[in-house]
Amino acid sequence: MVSPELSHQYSPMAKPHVRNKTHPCLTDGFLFLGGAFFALLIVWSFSSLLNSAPRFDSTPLSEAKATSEARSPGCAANLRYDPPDETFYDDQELSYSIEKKIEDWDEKRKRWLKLHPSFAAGARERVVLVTGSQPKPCKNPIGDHLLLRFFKNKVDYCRIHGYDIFYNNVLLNPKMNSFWAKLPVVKAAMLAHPEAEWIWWVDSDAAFTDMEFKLPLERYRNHNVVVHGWPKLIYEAKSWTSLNAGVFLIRNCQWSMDFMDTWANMGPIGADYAKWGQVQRSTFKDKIFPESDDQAALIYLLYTEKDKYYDNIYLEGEFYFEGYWLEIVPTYDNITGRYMEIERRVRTLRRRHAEKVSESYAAQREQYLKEAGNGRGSWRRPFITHFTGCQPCSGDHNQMYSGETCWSGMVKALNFADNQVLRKYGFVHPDLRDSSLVSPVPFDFPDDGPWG
Ligand SMILES: [Mn+2]
Repeated sequence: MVSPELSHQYSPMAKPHVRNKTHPCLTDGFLFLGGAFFALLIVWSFSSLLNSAPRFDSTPLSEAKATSEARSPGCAANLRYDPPDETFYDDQELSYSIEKKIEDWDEKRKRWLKLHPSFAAGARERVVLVTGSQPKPCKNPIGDHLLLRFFKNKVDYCRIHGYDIFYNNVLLNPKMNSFWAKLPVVKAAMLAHPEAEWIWWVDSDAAFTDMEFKLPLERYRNHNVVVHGWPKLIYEAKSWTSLNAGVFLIRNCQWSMDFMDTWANMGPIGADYAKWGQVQRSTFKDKIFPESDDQAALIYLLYTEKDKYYDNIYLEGEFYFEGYWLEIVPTYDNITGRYMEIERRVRTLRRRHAEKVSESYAAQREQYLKEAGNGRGSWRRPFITHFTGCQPCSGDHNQMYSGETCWSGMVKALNFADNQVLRKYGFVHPDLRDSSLVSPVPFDFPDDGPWG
């Protein structure tokens, strides 16, 4: 399926095994510790000679630090180092606007990274999550509250996994409104974050409902875009819901810049915006509204230019990369029960621990989830629950269901997720429908404990 020529057009940072990721850190760590030990020895012998109280002079350590300005001890990215050398940031012609093209982005990004070596470790896996909502207060009286909770959910997920997050609330291009608003933000985020290999757009109405699950980035190594979707529904059923554009990963590279240019030009900034609406509607018979939209545009590109796009766009259908809330919300109670069963058997999984080491417990849990399956019908926690058709801010919703169903579903999803976070702070929502009620987590929970 993958043509090597096409699929390797992504950023040079993505070259496999350029460097062993952990090795530079370890070396630095040993040098640092070795230096510190040696320094202590000198200080100790010197002070012994003088027969006075030992002085723990830190000068040698500071000198060791100064030997490499760009690296900070402990292998952390150096946030205070930006050399005066020219980069794309010095180019007056370069524009962040979605209406202007970017050229040679791979080279530009590579040069920036070369000048900022402390960002090299982990560069291939670095993800920046981008999300946002409108600039004005919501029409729905509980809209802003719901958006705040959706945002808190994303902040929780990012903190647990060490990802950066950017919440945007302005229209960066006034013409690119509603579902098109994300593209100008994603492009700007690519330029603002040359250190990140991936930009991860997540709609404001989508919530992480498995705080432990991590994106299988290794699986996407030969692709530049990842969306939740199904080839059969694109090429056979020609359906407008054959993929969902509310959550996508896009590699920070020239291919993506060109792709976004083509994609965005099917929207309001393009000369043929009105025509694209008609074309999409005649191609995808289940598309309900007349204007060209980002999702139909993406499906259209995959459908009409399969050779050009299929090998670069990964259609993730194996797990809930995002999932339809109406199908997912009724499963939370059963899932909670199944996870409790595991925790009754496995003390390490139900014990207390620091939030920072959560990923280690997530890895331990995997062996007990082998039978759980994935996606529809599974009892694994759904990764992302997406409230498609419910608009928390405007209050508008698909007439198939009532607004109440939308809002109560959101509360349930957000509390289901919050319970995975709150337990590390010692508390739990005993009832997923009641956001304000919390109980302390028992030290070792009894069979009928308050685990909502
Ligand atoms: Mn959405």
